[in-house]
Amino acid sequence: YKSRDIERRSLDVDSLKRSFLEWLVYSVGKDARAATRRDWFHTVALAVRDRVVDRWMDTTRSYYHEDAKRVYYLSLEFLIGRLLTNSLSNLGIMDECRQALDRLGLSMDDVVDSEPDAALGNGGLGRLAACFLDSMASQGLPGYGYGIRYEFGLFEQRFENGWQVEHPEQWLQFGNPWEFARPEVLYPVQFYGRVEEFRDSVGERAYRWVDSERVLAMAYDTPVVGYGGDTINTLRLWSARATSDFNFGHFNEGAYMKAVEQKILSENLSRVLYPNDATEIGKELRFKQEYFFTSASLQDILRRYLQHHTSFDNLPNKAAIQLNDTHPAIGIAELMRLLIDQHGLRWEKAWEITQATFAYTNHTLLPEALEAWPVRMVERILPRHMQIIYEINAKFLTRSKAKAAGDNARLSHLSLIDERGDRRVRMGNLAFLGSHKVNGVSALHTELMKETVFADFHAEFPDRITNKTNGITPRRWLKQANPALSELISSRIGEGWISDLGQIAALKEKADDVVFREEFRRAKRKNKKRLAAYIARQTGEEVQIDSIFDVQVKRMHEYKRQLLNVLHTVALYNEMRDNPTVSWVPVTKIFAGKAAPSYHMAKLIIKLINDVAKVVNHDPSVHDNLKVVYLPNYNVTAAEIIIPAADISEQISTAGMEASGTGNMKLALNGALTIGTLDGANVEIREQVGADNIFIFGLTAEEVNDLRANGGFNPREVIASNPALKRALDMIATGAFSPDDRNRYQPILQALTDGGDHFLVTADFADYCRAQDAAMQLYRDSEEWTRKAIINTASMGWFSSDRTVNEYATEIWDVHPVKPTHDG
Ligand code: DL6
Repeated sequence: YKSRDIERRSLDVDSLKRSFLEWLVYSVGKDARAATRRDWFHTVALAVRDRVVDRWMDTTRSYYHEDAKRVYYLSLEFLIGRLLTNSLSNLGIMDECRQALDRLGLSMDDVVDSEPDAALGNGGLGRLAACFLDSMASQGLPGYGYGIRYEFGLFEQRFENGWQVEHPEQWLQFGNPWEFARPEVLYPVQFYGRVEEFRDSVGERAYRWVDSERVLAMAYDTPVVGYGGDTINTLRLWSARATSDFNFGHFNEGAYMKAVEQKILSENLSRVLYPNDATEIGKELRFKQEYFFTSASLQDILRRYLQHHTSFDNLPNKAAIQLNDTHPAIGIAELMRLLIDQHGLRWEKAWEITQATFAYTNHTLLPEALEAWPVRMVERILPRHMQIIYEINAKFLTRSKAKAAGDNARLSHLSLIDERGDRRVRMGNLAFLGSHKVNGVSALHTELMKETVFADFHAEFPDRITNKTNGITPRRWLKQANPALSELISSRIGEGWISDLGQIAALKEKADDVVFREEFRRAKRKNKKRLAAYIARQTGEEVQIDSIFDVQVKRMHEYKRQLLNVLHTVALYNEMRDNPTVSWVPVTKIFAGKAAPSYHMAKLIIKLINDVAKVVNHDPSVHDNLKVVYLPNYNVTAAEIIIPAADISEQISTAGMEASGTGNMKLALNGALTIGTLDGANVEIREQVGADNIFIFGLTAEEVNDLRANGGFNPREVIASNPALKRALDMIATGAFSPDDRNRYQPILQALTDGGDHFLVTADFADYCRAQDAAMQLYRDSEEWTRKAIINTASMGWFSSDRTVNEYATEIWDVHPVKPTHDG
């Protein structure tokens, strides 16, 4: 057994190869002749997982022995993508694995491509959580992710006749080799019922929640491999299980079907991820999902804490709980309930502990995404929590400065209950009040939080709001996704940048080195070839490698303004047709991104892009100088192919509306030049790269605000004064791209005209075209372009999620790295 034990940990090519053969036979149950690519993926994943387990246990043990303060990142979404390359790369055995597979006559790419993409999130918020997990583990920080193990991740997007059609995404269909089921880690989560008042042992008024329905939360653990493989943290995802009462309670002839039905209903809690990146207001199942995973996570956190402690006084010194948006904000009432009802603490003590333990990150100012649950629903589903929320509110409002000043308007803004219309619980206010720190995700966003949604809270608690500009992990987004560029970088400045991205600044001086520029271009070209092949496979479209790869990849949303990009595309198409003798720089417009299934306008814009693509791509008069492609099913895996190949990064949201953006950072890190508004983290990207190395256009957040405050503007006038815009809109209106249905795009034209153009597409159009022209002119000078691209890559050090997580660790969580002892 000893030797087998050692073999399982060995990282050399021979041991890997032997492990693969052993796993294939004894765990996957196939022989090499019958094994499919998927079998080989499972085999390799299991063998790699072996190399992780001992270190994982060492890490967990070290945290336990040191009774280290842990940070718990509670997130309804973790957009992790594939894990095989990530694990191999972080363990430093990519080459060894490739060679071992080679000796078995297998291609590493085939094996890697057989892994499903774990899409347990919608977009930026979920991917940020995944980058933070990587950064915490890579820096030895005791960090745990807590979320839901959705059976169905984000839907698969396909196009039928250019329309988005959603299909279920079944990532677990063939099993998940990375996870460990923990059937013994099981917590009851209650719903419904009523609250009973009674007198406790010292005669004080107390409450208990009775007659409730129960669902069990069962843990599945996935190891999170830090860079270098020293620290392996845990992502614990909860799966819903019916209680045995459900299964057997009504076990007689008539009730059998009902019992099974009940089981299915309770297990629906972890069935599917809500496919909207703004909140699903009013959806009862969504609210229950939020409570389900939050309650299970808090019970687990308290259980872990109580292994070392007998009183809760020290909880804030041992646990920091970060709320990723308001989705887990009900946790504030839940911790109060657990401390008071289950552990007998007094209110004031419980509140002090709760506030000191929680911190909250806000990710959006969009009003439709600010969660507010109907009081009647909360009362029905979580009666005890509603009571607690009322009490928190009453105590707070009594003491608030606004009350002292007799300012009723401010008091009503501060209230946890929105009293207008049907009464609602404002989850943002609850999260703010129950946390010691509240952060925004870029400098601009944080300032806007102080001025808008949280202005009144900011006046009450001027020290609570803090900024933590987002970041991205350089391991996945440069080292893994872009081997060509990362090898070039390492060959010049060493490998230090992988764990300390600040070091990449050493590349700045290489921008003036003609040989380096040539090599940088070669790497980009290689990535563009890879993307061109992917585009051909996915869409059947052939694109020119030498064209500008102009990329807009993100969720479909009106505020992100894919519409502005497609209007520019139509204008450019017209210019090319009008001026066939000009030697145009060829452009490939690349779009990708999913729309929420119920977001009709976003789906219509997808259809418009596909319709424009159909016309433009088949028009011989543009001589292939313009191509438009919409890549289906954008996910982390697709992003890893698209982003390294981009020349231009489109970050064109209406200023003031994109909280941060992180795609903007990934693209710039991979040497794309940004065309963007002064929105979200674009502002900080400009500071880092310098105004000469980015194309900024459009209204600022302040100008947008002023414009709207002064009654908006007249889009019809703007359109009338801009012939290119007018022509593009007229073409869309008269069916030039939709001859089968000339009225198809009326809703878009209506929104841009009589609708008042809320997202200021027409207002920013002229300046956007100017920025696009400037970019196209610059691209003609390939040396200058490359110089700026290198400066972009070299200036991204600050956008590492290692920096972001470190700021959280020191300024919010007060957690410190722990070095695991590996004595095996
Ligand atoms: O903070 C991560 C990410 C930001 O980069 C995006 O700008 C922002 O839109 C996104 N927010 C959401 C909103 N979800 N909710 N609630 O996904 O967060």
